[in-house]
Amino acid sequence: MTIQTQPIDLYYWPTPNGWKITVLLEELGVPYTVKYVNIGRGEQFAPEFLAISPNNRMPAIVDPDGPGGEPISVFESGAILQYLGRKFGRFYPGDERGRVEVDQWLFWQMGGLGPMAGQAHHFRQYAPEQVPYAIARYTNEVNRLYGVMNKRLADRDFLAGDYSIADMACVGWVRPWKNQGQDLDDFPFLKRWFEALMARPAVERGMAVGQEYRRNLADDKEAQKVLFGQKAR
Ligand SMILES: N[C@@H](CCC(=O)N[C@@H](CS)C(=O)NCC(=O)O)C(=O)O
Repeated sequence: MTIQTQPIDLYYWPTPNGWKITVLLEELGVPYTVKYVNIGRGEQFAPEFLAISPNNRMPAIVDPDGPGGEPISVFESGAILQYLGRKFGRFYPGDERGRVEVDQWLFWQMGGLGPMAGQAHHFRQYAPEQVPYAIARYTNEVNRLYGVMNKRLADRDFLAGDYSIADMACVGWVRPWKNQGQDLDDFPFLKRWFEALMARPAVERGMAVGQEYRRNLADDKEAQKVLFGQKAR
């Protein structure tokens, strides 16, 4: 069993991508220090942060006790989940078959559910103009993805084997289902899974981290200016 003596630094803001990591760290019971990156105020562009996360996105971590006892930084939430899952040997199977199963659902979230739900949030709530085509396109796509999860969960409790980093990656993106124009009652197996996960104390603790900073982006013009319309610098 790996013992973490020094806390892991977590660069974080309370959003579905950030929650993935607080939830996993809470499930692992590993010590961590939250370094808030106020993405609505442009803190993701600080040179010290970009040195760790060149894509100006949180979450990112610095583990002072990385491979070989040297510090390591990791950006991209999926890569962080895999790193921590491997390091602590939990929520990410050690056998190839089990790991591939988790990887499929993790990448499905990273390439599908997260980006599509993010665009649904954008066009349904934040875009300065109503673009019916974009609203329909992303609302329908999230609906399709919810259908895929619902079918998958019809005969199992978790997306890939036992409770894993794949479930942790998805749950925070299902939490704002209303803002994505969905109705969980249309997806009974997904709803059962969602409620079971949300009832886990570690999920509750993970999603509570920094909740005092959560604001509705729709009412925060300054944050919209920082976050929308970014170009290469
Ligand atoms: N693929 C990235 C996406 C992370 C991401 O989009 N983070 C957003 C908040 S949820 C962010 O940091 N945005 C800052 C910005 O857009 O400048 C991951 O999963 O880590």
